[in-house]
Amino acid sequence: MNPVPADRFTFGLWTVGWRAADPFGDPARPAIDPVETVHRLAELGAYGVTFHDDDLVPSGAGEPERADRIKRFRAALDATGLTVPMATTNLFTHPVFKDGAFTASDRSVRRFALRKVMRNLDLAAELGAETYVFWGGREGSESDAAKDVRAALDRYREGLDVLASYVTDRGYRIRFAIEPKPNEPRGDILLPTIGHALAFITTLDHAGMVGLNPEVGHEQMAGLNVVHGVAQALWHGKLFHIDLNGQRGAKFDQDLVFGHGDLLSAFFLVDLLEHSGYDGPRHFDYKPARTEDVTGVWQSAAANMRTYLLLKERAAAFRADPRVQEALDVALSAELATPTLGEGETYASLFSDRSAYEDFDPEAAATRGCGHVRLNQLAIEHLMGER
Ligand SMILES: [Mn+2]
Repeated sequence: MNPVPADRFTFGLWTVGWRAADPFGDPARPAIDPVETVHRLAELGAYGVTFHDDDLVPSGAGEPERADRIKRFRAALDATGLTVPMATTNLFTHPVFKDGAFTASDRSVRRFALRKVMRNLDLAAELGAETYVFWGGREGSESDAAKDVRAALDRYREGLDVLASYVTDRGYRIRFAIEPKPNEPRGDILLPTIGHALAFITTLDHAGMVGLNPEVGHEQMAGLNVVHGVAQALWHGKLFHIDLNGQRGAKFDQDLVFGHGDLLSAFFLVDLLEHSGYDGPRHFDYKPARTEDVTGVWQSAAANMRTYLLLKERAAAFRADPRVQEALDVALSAELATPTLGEGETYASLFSDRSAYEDFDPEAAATRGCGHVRLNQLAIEHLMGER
């Protein structure tokens, strides 16, 4: 059960590198050099590493320092074979972004934000990233009087249109992935859920190159079923990337290890990813708990991958179990794939089909049990290693 690069596990520099400062407490751990992170992740069997521009080069660093840091990072990648499948921009830490980046009311902040993204897009392309994530943590408000949401969405769209043109004109092989989140750090964030983002994408000039990077905990913070959300993103052909982690209910963003929140949901999410043909990275966007020392940081990184692999093994066993197949038959699982109208049938022929209505017995049909609880119990038993 040791992870290998073919499993496509990736981690953000900011995850293991989190110094465990929270709104109430100072940093509890030393900074980790990105070069060390690359080596440690490679040793643990990861496939890649991802970064915000400021994770790699502190904001405000001069050009020589920037060049040196990138050079050292590249050397570590070359030495270990670790890839950089995704990159993103920090548009939230510096107070200049306190009222947003692409949707800041101050136009000069919006122009600065676009330039900051363009600069890191060049580096992302250079490092071979295929996905560029947009998490608009500061795009929102605390007061409904503060911002005309329709104007803010106009500016959000404008920003992504400009950046998509930039990528296209430069010939970069990069797709954009929007990461929804309902709140935190803003009181309310724009594009709060997978569904909001999917609708927004349809309005973009380059809609085909923009998809989603859903995060497990973000959907769960909104009280939503992340498995359903990810399935809908897949259905739209928009699951470009995914952030795996753990969350226990609608509260602050916990960023727990994958599976350390809602384990049954994690089981069904792995089952979905493994059976859907999704071939992108399995990216862990979590934070090692503040209680952990440096040893605990790397143990928690390994725990994400181990949990995924265990769930993958158990999901396969679940699917292969004849009792599960029988329960799926009882649940008429396959019948859902059959269109409601027959081949060439129209509403007119449905209207003239007496068996569909006049002779149909809803009382009898209503007595039929679905067996969903038994199916769920089989999943739980597989998850617990009972079968
Ligand atoms: Mn994330």
